[in-house]
Amino acid sequence: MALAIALVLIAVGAVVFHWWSPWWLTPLASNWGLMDDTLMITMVITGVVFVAINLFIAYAIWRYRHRPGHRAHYEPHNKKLEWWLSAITTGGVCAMLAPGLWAYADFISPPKDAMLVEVIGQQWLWRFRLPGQDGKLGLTDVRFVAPDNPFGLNPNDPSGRDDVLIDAPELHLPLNRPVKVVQRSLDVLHNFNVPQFRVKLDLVPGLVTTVWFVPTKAGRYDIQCSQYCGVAHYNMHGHVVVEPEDKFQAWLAAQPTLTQLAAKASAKAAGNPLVAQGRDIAQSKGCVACHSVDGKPGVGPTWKGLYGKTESLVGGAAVKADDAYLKESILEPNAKVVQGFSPVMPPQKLSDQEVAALVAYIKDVK
Ligand SMILES: [Cu+2]
Repeated sequence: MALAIALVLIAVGAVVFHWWSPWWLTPLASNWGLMDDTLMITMVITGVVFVAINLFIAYAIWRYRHRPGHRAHYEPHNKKLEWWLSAITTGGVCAMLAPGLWAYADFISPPKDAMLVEVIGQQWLWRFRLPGQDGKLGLTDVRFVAPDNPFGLNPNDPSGRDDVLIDAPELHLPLNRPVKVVQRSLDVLHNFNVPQFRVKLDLVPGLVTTVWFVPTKAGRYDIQCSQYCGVAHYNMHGHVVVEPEDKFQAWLAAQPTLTQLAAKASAKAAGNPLVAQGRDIAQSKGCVACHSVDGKPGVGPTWKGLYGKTESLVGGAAVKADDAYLKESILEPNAKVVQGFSPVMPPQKLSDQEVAALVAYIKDVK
């Protein structure tokens, strides 16, 4: 009998908790109310079944409890009951899955007039690309990915020259305009997820995945990677800023195109080519995802003011951060681990010249 009471309490408690729980969906900021509807259908069906089964078991425990003089009778099959249960289960499963098929078909079929944005994922940062005047994105290929070409743009494709390249994890979008997002990954699986938009789709290496939405509320929203993609996965953040059309156009006009970036890079290289190369490597290899250059804490020690500093190591020893130590820490990261950090950095395959460039850049971060 205690078991029957416990089951009733669990069923009632689950319903009460559902209504009083503080954990609800974030307020919707896109056109995808359909996602909330499909979620609610699943919630209601599984909720009703959960409560019904628990109450039925509680009833059966009480109704068929042991009583002197009563004997159970043997009934191995009940065709009619089995048909009913099969039919109800099939109906319930179809009602949960079918709406998702329609929602997904719509979710990956952008309208013709949608503006185009490319999202690029890499361990552990986000980049974005928007088409320039010609409305087209230039061709890309992983073959072209290099420290000075982190987007992998095809240098022979003229339609890429006016592409707007955003080498930072913040994307701006205009309010109430449909956006078609095409997604690429440079290494492993990632997932572009903005909870307020109800948008969540994998970036698959070797594929371009497509998703669309209309931002309907101005604001600044978190982008999170929702596919476990390595040790600094939790740190793979970005932002989407949704703003009125005029503000968006002003932001867009201030972003560099490929041609402008190339001119800037050659000017920088003329100053100190080794430091410029090191900065490119730090960006393209994703070093900056874990090592900040402004003193902020990260997965690894910050590079700001690192050169020449004495670091305390795990195990009690100390080491001066000179050229030899930096070189060793790049090639064999876990040989000397700094106190307060975990030995999680993968060894880097870089040539002697590239290591020298990276060390020159680290020295330059003051
Ligand atoms: Cu990721």
